[in-house]
Amino acid sequence: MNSMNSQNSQNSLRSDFPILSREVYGRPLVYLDNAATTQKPLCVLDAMREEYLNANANVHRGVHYLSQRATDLHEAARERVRTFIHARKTEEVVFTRGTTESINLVASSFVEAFLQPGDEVLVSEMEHHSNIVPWQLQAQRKGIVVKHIPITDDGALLPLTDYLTPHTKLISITHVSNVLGTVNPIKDIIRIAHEHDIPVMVDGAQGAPHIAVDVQDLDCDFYAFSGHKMYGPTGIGVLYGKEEWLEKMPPYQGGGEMIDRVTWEKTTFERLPFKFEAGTPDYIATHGLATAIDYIEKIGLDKIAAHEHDLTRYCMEQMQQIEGVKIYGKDSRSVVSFNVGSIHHLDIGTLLDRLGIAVRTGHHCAQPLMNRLGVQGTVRASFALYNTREEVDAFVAGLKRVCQMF
Ligand code: C6P
Repeated sequence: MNSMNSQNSQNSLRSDFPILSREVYGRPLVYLDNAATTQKPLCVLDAMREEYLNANANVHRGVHYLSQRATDLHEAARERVRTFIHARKTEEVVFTRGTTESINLVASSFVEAFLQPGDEVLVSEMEHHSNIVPWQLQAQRKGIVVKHIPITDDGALLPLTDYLTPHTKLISITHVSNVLGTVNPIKDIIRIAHEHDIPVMVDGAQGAPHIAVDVQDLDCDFYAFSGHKMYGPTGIGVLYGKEEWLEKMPPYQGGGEMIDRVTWEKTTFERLPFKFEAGTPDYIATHGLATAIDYIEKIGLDKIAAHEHDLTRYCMEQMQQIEGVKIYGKDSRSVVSFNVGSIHHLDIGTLLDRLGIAVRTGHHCAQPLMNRLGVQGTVRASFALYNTREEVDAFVAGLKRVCQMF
């Protein structure tokens, strides 16, 4: 039993998140939609408010005190992200709006720099739309081909080597499935891919909040994640990229911040990472993200992951009492996706909501995966550091009640 399970430490953690003590429809909120977005601790909200109150000015522009202060906080946040993911250099940490923008950046710039019509990008059947559609857009624009690695009925990837061809030029794969909870063996995938000289991009939207990431140890070429899924603010995300790739890739967007010199004849670009950060960055959010990382590391990502895994297992066990329940995915550590008999997932989600229980329903932005599973959608409960076994009990009791209505 890890220390997060003790009643006192759990209560004190929960008090960091005031929203958790609110009621909805006159019932205590049970928030189990953390894979969509997590709640924010007071320290993150306070840090952002404090910056707006006392240090707000545009970054990298002014010679004045406030601009310097905001710039220092913003660049300190980049350094904080660097140490969090163990990148070699801050130049390799690009701030974006989120995982989606990070993947679009690579899809646009990497394809432009390195791929030819007919070259293949390999994704998997369990991808979120964010790691499918950007590549499809490039397929339409540049004539590349998007292929996918199928999955087993249990939600595991089939062997990568069966799907590599002489035309595979990039693999882009999720670290953790947002539906099945599958943790993909990305280190092995990267090793095998590199043996074939193929670079690998990792969609870490559901990885970074739950698994300690060391981009140098993984040896990934790109790693993308979102702040809002790890107790940070919305609107901020990260693209890690190896310097040697980023150096050779063209800018993604043009504007202020990313230029070195502009004339009517020719524009030259800023050094990394600024070349990829056109326009005023969300410097308040980067400070919020750095504060969220401090918060996570103070508790310990390993402890958080063990706690979420415990809740996931407990939840799956308790759900076995419910007739007709079908859980998708075998080795999940933080999400439980399911259906019950022929009850529509939306009905389950809507009725649970009336009991104060927040879950996600639908296709979870993974329609090809839904097709593979042979369903229109699922109900998904997903856990974070502040959830408790009592909340799992409330969820299972609520689910039983809902099922009795049908
Ligand atoms: N998944 C979910 O409820 P953004 O929206 O850019 O922060 O993250 C996109 C994204 C990319 N990859 C994976 C694996 C994801 O899970 C997500 C976001 C949320 O599952 C919202 S659809």
